[in-house]
Amino acid sequence: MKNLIKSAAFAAALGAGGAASAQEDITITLVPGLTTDAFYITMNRGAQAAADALGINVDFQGAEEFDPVLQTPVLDAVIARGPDAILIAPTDSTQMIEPLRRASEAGIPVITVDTFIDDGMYQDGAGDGDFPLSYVASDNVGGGRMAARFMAEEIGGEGKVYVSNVRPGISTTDQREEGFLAEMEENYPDIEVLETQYNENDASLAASQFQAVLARNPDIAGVFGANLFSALGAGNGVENADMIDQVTVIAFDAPQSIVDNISSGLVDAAIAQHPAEIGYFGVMAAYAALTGQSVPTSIGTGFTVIDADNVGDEDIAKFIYSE
Ligand code: T6T
Repeated sequence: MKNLIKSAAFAAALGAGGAASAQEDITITLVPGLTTDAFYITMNRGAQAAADALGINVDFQGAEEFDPVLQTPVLDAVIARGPDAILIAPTDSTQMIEPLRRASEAGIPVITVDTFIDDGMYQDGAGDGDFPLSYVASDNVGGGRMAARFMAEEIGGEGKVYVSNVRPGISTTDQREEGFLAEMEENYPDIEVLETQYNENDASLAASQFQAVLARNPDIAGVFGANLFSALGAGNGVENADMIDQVTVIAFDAPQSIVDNISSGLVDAAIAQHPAEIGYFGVMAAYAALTGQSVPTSIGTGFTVIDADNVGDEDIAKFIYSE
């Protein structure tokens, strides 16, 4: 209901004061998974670029850790301020459904970016978390499959590997693991995938978990770090164990630290998401909804693979995340 009222107010403002003044009144809040992660900082850069292009406001409000218990009060405070729309990376696909329903019930359109709630298929009449208008993100199953193919190639199609992951319940990292395991199972019978190690988004824990896996499996051949902190930590673990030449590291995400690890030979390949693109198209989708346009229920964004062959190329620099 509030959507309609807001749209009506928007139309009235357009009639009265012209497009610019009405647009300046639009505020969209972007709630990241956590504020200090280069991935979400880069997403905000893209969101601000779209806001500048449209002459609207986007603010960035989040918690300091990737945790639904911390994200929920931030979201409640955002809802209380009543932005015109919310773009959010929900930190748990189940636990964030009810908090987000409060936004929707307050009449604030919700679009999820990066991660999804429920099954990620919105506006199809099925599931508890069907109300967001759109999901703007990388193809995370496909990205996990890509990681498996790069891993398989690097280790010559055989050996033991494992996934360093955050925690179950996060749509993105769950799907990356799912894609990685499916690709290995379907196409690489001589690769043994060991039990996933969950690190709670803590790179130090991911590094010590590598040491523990190595102690049990001295012939470990590779590790897939399913997000920035997992990949950074796994790489540090490999470096601390002095196993750079023996162990392949495939990273998801591309902050400068991981790119430096590619240059030094510690990380073999990074699958860079395009977070600025997610932010840009997230804002565009919200603006479309607020101005009466229909919006695709899902918008897919791209990847760029960075490895030793292209890490120094000029046109790769724009895919390195901002810090
Ligand atoms: O990999 C990204 C994001 O896609 C994921 O949902 C959570 O972790 C990151 O933010 C990287 O730290």
